[in-house]
Amino acid sequence: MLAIEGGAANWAPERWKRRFLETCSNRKVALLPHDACAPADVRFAAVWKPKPGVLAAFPNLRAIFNLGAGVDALIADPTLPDVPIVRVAVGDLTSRMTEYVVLHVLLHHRRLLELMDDQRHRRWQPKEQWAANALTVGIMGLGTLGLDAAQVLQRLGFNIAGWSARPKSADGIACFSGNDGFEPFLRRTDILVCLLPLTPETKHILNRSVFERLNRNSPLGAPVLINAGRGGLQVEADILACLNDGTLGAATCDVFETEPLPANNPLWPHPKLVVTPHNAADTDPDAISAYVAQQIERFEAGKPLENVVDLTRGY
Ligand code: NDP
Ligand code: OXD
Repeated sequence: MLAIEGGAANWAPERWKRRFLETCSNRKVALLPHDACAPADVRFAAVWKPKPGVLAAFPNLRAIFNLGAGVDALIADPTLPDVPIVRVAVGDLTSRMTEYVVLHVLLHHRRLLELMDDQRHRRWQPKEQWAANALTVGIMGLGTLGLDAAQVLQRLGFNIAGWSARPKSADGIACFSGNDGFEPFLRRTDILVCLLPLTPETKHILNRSVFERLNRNSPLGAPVLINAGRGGLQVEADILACLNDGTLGAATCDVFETEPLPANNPLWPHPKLVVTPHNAADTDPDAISAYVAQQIERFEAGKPLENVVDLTRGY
């Protein structure tokens, strides 16, 4: 049996159940907490931010499928059973994130915030525009999502730098890694895109000291931040202060320390900040249920599961 459970704001339980019934047609599917299910029958669980303790109730669980790329919420459950955890790494989610990153890089590069303000005030004021190759986009996290966004931005003409935990190489991308690579990576970056997972090492990594080390000698005038990783990666008070004092020229945030972002949070109305409600890259039930079904088939055929989370690294 496959048990499914989710708790996120835009979780559409019935749609997920319908899709899992289609893709895992030879298997019973139970949508928790509504459907009756004998805990001992559950071999697989597909979950998104499940309630802590829920998975510990299944004594015969063989694998957990996290219905998203980020596993920080899931692995924070101290009662999690000791079985492999598979995260999402599929083209559908990757393309959605790449669209988001490209959209916001271009928005800042083409000065859309200023142009929209001009439109609101009926001002016809052409802005100086520069070529994409006048800017370096620095991507923190050169994994499944970061690498794809990097390659598409590269095709648009931007210079690309990437930063990862372990050394990497990718055609035409200046790759940096670890603590030693962080400084040279920041120094050359004009638009900082964060696609890191949230782990003890990366918590609050987006802070004033990092923003101050970004390049200030580009046509943008001041560096730009785009964070679509997790809210816990950023220090929001620093983002606000740095936008106000010009350390950052502008920013886009899809994720926040508290979600939903409280109505009285001063980030909401900030004219230099684009706020989106953690939906840079939604997980699509059609694409993801097919991926989970394929992984279960691999497992049942004795093949290794793919994209298994390394719990020592936390992603
Ligand atoms: P991956 O695991 O494929 O990539 C993570 C990357 O981060 C890797 O390159 C890894 O380095 C790097 N990294 C991790 N820790 C460190 C560190 N301490 N220092 C430097 N680099 C580090 O993840 P994905 O690309 O699939 O997803 C990234 C994140 O995006 C998710 O964890 C999630 O939080 C977020 N996300 C947000 C969504 C949204 O809608 N806003 C949607 C989907 C995901 P290395 O390659 O060396 O291991
Ligand atoms: C994810 C997310 O990790 O939606 O997939 O944030």
